[in-house]
Amino acid sequence: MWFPYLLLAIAYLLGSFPTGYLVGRMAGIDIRELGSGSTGATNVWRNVGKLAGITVFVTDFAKGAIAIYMMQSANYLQALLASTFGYTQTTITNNLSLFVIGAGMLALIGHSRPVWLGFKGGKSVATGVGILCMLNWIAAIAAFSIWLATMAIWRTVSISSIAAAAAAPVLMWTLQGDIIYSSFVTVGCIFIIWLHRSNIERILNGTEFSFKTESKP
Ligand code: NKO
Repeated sequence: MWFPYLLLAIAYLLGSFPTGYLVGRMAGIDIRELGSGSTGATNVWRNVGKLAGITVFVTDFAKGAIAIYMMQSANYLQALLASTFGYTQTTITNNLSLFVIGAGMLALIGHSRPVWLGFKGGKSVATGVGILCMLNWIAAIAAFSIWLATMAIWRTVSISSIAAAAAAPVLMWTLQGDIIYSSFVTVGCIFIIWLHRSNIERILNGTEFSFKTESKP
């Protein structure tokens, strides 16, 4: 039963792929030295531009979605590998959902703590929505709607991300209800909010970057 463990390692590697850093490098900057210092879509949008920010969002979203999809398809992938190399596979049965949430958590950790960048990455919001989308797309759309609505009011990405991350567990527990997946989304969202602690400090000081005032973080 080594196969799902290999997929767990791949989930971390996927999450740690440093999209924001690489897009920044292509624009000739080190994104970690500008704005909030995060390698996320927002900081790239702020310091490189709209298209670069959208590219980072889409790629980081895909990292989360693929990590989950890959583990959900573990038995299929394993069968494919087994038939190619001619060995006997052990089917992953009742604990597959634990591997799925493991892959999700490792993708989140990989994104915010990438080994390639001295463990300093992004805030796992885009990767988190990618994951949520694969677990329950209705909850993901509802969380995204909350993100948009709060963005329309305050025009501050961190406030919207924190609000959406606070709502996502409630949405999962009510719309989906599966104990394993809902517990994971709860833990994942607490992790995402914890990653925003410097933003929370700036929100309280009144110095957080807002797309309304163009104030610097
Ligand atoms: O640079 O510290 P910064 O101001 O960049 O960045 C703060 C920001 C970091 O996040 C990002 C990603 C931007 C994503 C935009 C669209 C997100 C829509 C969705 C929300 C739902 C989140 C729920 C997570 C569930 C696991 O915050």
